[in-house]
Amino acid sequence: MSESRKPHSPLEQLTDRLFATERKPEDFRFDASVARVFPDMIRRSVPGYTTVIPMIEVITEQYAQPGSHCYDLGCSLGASTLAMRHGIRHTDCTLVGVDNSSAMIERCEHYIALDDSPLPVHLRCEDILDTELMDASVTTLNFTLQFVDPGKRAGLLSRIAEATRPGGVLILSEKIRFESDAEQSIQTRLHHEFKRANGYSDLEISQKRTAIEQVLIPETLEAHRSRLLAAGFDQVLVWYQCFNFVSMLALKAGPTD
Ligand code: GEK
Repeated sequence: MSESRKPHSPLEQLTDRLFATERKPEDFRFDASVARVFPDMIRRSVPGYTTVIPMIEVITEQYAQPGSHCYDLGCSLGASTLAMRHGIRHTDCTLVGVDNSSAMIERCEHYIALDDSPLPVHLRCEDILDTELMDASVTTLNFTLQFVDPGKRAGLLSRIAEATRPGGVLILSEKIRFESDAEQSIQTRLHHEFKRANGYSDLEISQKRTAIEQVLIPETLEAHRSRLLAAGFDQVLVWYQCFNFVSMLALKAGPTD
């Protein structure tokens, strides 16, 4: 594909070679060079990503309520936003996508415009810690909370729980770490094997690991579960796991529960 042409779908691929040659260590940022190759990067780096995205559509279809707000927090190029858009069956829902990377939001606008669903998408380039949340039925944090300052995660989750209607949900996908060192080492090795199987070299894997170490802070499943309950959700379940990547559903009890 010519570099000057923008791809027509978030699933269309420009190959990620960002860490293929030796580079000076610096923290990973969601800048223009990352946004350009992002669909390829996330598909080849996050085990289960290509399963989680279509399931967000299925979950959204089950839980989106008429007249409510649906939020995709950390929407990147809009893969999860588009899944939500296609899952929402109510024309009076308000769908909001938020990301603080202008490079991501600019490309996301392009993909939303190419998509054929008539439901409007309101894109905001801002920090999700500042996003006003109200009257929500489905909120998605698809591999985003892991990038938020750990000290600010509880406050954000409490605001989401407070804004969520009875019967509404939060879809929370995260890279996790394990209590047991033995399990941590097995799951990490399997994740790296997944990346190798997807064509990443040892140099790419180790340079990316160094770049992301201070930026992506994983927590244990138990830490997520207890914080979601403390935030005001009534039930937390894991609906997907592949190695050290999980997706949870945090539910607010409905009027008949
Ligand atoms: C997908 N959900 O394709 N405020 C706003 N955006 C943020 C913040 C913040 N504080 N921190 C990080 N981001 C997407 C994938 S990627 C996951 C999400 C990954 C944004 C950041 O700019 C990036 O676009 C996104 O969260 C995380 O389903 O790269 O592993």
